[in-house]
Amino acid sequence: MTANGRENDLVEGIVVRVDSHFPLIESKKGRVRCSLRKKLKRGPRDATHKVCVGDRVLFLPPHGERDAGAIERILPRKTQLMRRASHREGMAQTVVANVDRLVVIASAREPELNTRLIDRMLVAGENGDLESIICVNKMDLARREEILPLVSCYTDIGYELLFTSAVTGEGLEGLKETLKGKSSVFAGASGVGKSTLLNAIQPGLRLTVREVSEATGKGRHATSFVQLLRLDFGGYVVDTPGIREFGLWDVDRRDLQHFFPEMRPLTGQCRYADCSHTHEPQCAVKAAVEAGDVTEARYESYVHILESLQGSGK
Ligand SMILES: Nc1nc2c(ncn2[C@@H]2O[C@H](COP(=O)(O)OP(=O)(O)OP(=O)(O)O)[C@@H](O)[C@H]2O)c(=O)[nH]1
Ligand SMILES: [Mg+2]
Ligand SMILES: [Zn+2]
Repeated sequence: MTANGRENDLVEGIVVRVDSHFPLIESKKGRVRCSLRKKLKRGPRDATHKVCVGDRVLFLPPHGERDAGAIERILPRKTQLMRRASHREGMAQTVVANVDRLVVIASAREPELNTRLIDRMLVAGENGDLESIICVNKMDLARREEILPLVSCYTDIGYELLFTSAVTGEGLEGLKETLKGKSSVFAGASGVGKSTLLNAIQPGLRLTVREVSEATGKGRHATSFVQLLRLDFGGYVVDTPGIREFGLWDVDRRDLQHFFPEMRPLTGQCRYADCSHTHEPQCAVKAAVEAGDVTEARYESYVHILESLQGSGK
C-alpha cells in the first residue's frame, strides 16, 4: 500500500475505554479494538499511557472481524487531566483528554468529606483547562447544616456546588442539567458513589458498584478502568476509578497561586514579587486569610500542595 493510500484509509475515532493493550475506539465504523503503533507507545515520561480515554485518534480499520485496527496518530488535546502515576515514580498519567469539565465527586460521609483532596483535584482541573464543579453525594447520611460550612467557600470563589443523594434522588435533576450537552469526567475518592450516580441518571448503564456489605472494605475499587459513557439526554461522562491521593503533575510552584481563584486578584500585591505566601512579611494572601477573605482551609491546602511540589523538585 502506498503511503497516500494508507492516509486515505484513516478513520477518525474517539478512545472510549483503555482496559487492555487494545484501546476501544468509537467511530462511524462502530466500536473497534485497536493496537497502538510502536512509535506512539514511546515517550520519555509518559510511556504507560500514551493514549487515554477521550483522545481523538486516526486509525487504520481492521481487515477482518477478528482483527484489531491500528492507531496511527493521536490528535492534539484540547484539555487534559493529568496526575502523577502512583505505580511508577516520575511518570505522569493522563486520566482523560478533551473533556470540558471536571466533576469532583465527594461524599458527605462514608468516606468522610475530604476537602484537601477536592482542592488538589481542582488544581489539576485548572492546570488542564477544565471547568470544575463540586458534587457532594450521600447527602442522605448527613444534615446540610453540617456539610455546608466545609464547602460553602467553593461557591464563594466561583465553583458550582451540587448536593446529591443516589438513595433519595436529591439533586439528581440538577446534576443532569449540569451534564447535559457537555463532556465531563467524574473523579474522586473510591466509594463516594461516582458509578452509582451515573447508574441513577442514565438507565441501562449497569456500571459495577461496590456492594453495600463491602462499603467499609479499604482499598477495594469497584471501578477498575476509565470509560466514556454516552448520556441519552445529550453529552457524555467519563467514569474513573477512585483515587486515594491525587499527585499533581506538571504544576509549577510559581503557577500554583493562579490555580486558586481567590488568590489570583492578590498576586502582585505582596511586598516581594516572588512571594510564596508562606513566610514572607507583608504578604497580601496572608492578610486576606487574616481578614477572612481567603479561608484557612483553602490556604492550608495551598501550603500543603506547595510543599508537595517542592518535594518533587518543581
Ligand atoms: N447512603 C448512600 N450510599 C450511596 C450513595 N451513592 C452511592 N452509595 C453507595 O456507596 C458505595 C460505593 O458506590 P460506588 O458507586 O461503587 O462508588 P465509586 O465512587 O464509583 O467507587 P470506585 O469505583 O471504587 O471509585 C455503594 O455501596 C453505593 O451503594 C448515596 O447517595 N447514599
Ligand atoms: Mg466506580
Ligand atoms: Zn504573598
